[in-house]
Amino acid sequence: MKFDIVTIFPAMIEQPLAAGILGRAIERGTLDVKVRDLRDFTTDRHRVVDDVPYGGGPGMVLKPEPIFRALDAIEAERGRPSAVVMTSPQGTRFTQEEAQRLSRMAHIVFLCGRYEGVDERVRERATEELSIGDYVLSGGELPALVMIDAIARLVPGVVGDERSVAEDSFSRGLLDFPQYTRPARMTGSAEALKVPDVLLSGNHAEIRRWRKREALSRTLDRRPDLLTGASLDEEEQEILRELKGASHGRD
Ligand code: J9Q
Repeated sequence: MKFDIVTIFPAMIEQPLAAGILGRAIERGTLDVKVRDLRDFTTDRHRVVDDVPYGGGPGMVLKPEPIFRALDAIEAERGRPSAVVMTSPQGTRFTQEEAQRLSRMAHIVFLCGRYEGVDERVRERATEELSIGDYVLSGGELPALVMIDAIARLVPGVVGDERSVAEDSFSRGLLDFPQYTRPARMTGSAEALKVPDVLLSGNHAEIRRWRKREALSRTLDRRPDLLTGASLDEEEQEILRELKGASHGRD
């Protein structure tokens, strides 16, 4: 899968992408990522990418022509992209469902906006405008990285163990169950810090049921909104009824 990212801060994108799972996928060629410095698409001696807003007011606005030239250059070099995503606080919410839809595309261009704004005419070249949530950020670079990480993980071959992708919390619609690793007992610590016995029992049917109960109980407690969209099997529905019964009058 191909990604192009248009930004005035290339280092902000390059360094994080070189690390970890995505870095390895890029080395292997499973992902093909090119970071484009918007200043390379200016034509003036000072490589100016922004200007004052018409009508006055504080802050600077990203000029349209360098962005148009960057998009034209990407298309000339790599072909027409499947999507041009503009990251912006005015966008629709980026969710796991959106990540799944975008992960089936062959080539995505990300336009990283600035906090102060982007010339409105750029929106005509974007096929989608997406936000990662309601907070003030200085620019669209971190949102673009968040989206690329979520999308790329769903591309076959990027994550080594395909099971961890399939069982991922938001793919299943529930929060994760608690995980433990060795040691089973922390030397010198209280009983409360020991690994639940069921996980050491070797009884796989019991372990599966315990994990379902823990995932459901956490979701009910912390993110009940997720339960409306979750597809639960018979056993999970039964556990959830039990949990709801047990919680009556306790909240
Ligand atoms: C470009 N705050 O915020 C949340 N999702 C995207 C953004 C954003 C921002 C400023 C500039 C994107």
